[in-house]
Parts: sequence; C-alpha cells; structure tokens
Amino acid sequence: MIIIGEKINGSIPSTAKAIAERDEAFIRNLARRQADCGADFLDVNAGTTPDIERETLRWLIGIVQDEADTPICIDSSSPETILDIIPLVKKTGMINSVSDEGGKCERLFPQLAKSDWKIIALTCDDGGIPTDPDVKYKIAATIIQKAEANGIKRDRLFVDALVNTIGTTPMAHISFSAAIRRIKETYPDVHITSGLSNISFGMPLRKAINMSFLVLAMESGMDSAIMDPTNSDMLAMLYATRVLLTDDEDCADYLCAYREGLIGSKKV
Ligand code: THG
Repeated sequence: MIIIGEKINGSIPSTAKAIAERDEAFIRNLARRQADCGADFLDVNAGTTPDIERETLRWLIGIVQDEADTPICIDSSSPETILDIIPLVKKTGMINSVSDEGGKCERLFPQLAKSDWKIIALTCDDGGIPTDPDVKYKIAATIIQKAEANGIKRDRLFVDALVNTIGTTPMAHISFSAAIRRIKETYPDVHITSGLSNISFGMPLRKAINMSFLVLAMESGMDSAIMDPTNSDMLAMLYATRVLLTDDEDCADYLCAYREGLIGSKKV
C-alpha cells in the first residue's frame, strides 16, 4: 500500500489557521509526524483561493521538504499551478491531479512525459463525477490512453475512481469496487488510490465508515490511499488487511509497525 499523507491541507480548519498565521512549526510538525508514521508521499494542498494558491504552496513546500525527505504530492486543481510548482520540488513526487476535464491531460501530459513524476488521475470529465462504474471505467481508460500516447508508462498512474457519498449514493462503495476491479483487470500495472473520507460525508461516526471502506477497497484491488497515517486505528486496519490479503509476508510489516508503536498504541 502506498500511503499519501493528507494532513497538510488548507481545507482542514487547524491547518488553514496555521497557513493564515504562517505558523511554520505547525506545518513542520504535520510533515514530521506523517513521515514518521510511514507516509510514502505528503499531499500538500493550499486550500486557498486561486490568487494566493501558488504563493501558499511555495511556502508550504519549502517547509515540508526541509523537514522531511518524503516525496511531495502537489494537490491543486489548476494545471498551471502544478507546472509552476514542480521546479521548486527537490525530489520527484506526485501530482494530484489530472482528470478528463477541461483539457488537463493535454496541458500536463506532454510536460510530464520526460519525467518520473507520478500522476493521480480522477475519473471525472466535463460531465462531472459519475456514479456509474462503467462511466468511471471509461474515463479511466481514456486518461490511461492519453498518457500512453505521451509515452507515460502505466505504473506512473494512480487512478482515483472518486468514491461517491453513501448519504446520496447508497451504491457508492459497490460502484467504486466494480470500477476498480475492471480497471485492474484491464490495466494491472495501473495503481488505484482514493481519499477515504468522501464516502462518509454527512454521517455520524465517519471514521467507522472510512475504515470499513479502506478494508473493502483494498480487497477490491486498491493499492494506495490518501489518508491520515497518524490515525493509528486506521493504520492498524491497513496493516491487518495487508496480512489477510497475503500482501505482508510473514506478517513482517504488521509486527514491525506494532513493535515500533505505530499501531496498537496511542504514542503517535
Ligand atoms: N482524492 C484526491 N485528492 C484529494 C481527495 C481525494 N485531496 C483532498 C482530499 N480528498 C483528501 N484530503 C483530506 C485531508 C484531510 C481530511 C480529509 C481529506 C480530514 N482529516 C482529518 C483531520 O486531519 O483532522 C482526520 C481524518 C482521520 O483521522 O482519518 O478530514 O478524495 N485525489
């Protein structure tokens, strides 16, 4: 499982406050804790209005890459912002995201072709976010083909099949699961990722639903998640599920995470 740490995001109120106050120590702490909890990438999202997004991302990324060696995942809906920020990032990372919307692939893929940057591809297009698994699949297939036409290898792509909200779409997980199973069957080298919290929007005890979703989605072939790795209950669920899916030989990672107190303790 490839963990993308979600916590440096200006849409979280405490982080928004830290950004507004230019509280460097707060951002450093988020970067350090997520890195210590095993994040493979650190998502950085300014969560601000477009006019100050670049400046905010520049500030955030400067701090994050000074604090941790973990590669960065640049989270912006603007291709221009992403292209502006990439040269400032020391280590090859990930961009979040492209979709089949507004010519984003056409703008970004030629620029990314000669790099090793990884790319999150959302299954939405100018028609919005689909709930039908066939539409999710078709959009994924279109983006994968556009990437290949630019010489971008499949294993650089992380398809986010955009899970819907169970409150409004009772089939949210079932559709997500059907879509990713089909994507994995046709394109086994493509990675599958997702945020864990969209599914539970508006529900009480959201973390129970988010955890259940993580487990079921892993069983359906999801091999990455945009999540809070400092949530040790969630992380324990991830490690335990890897054991059950025979994705952790001799339970080595599970036992190591336990011994280090990453799971099963409230130390972190
Ligand atoms: N897909 C892609 N990118 C995304 C999302 C996605 N980027 C933004 C978002 N969704 C994922 N990021 C967050 C960031 C924070 C929270 C939820 C999603 C959040 N965090 C709680 C906190 O920090 O207080 C803790 C949650 C927990 O403990 O589990 O609410 O879907 N491609």
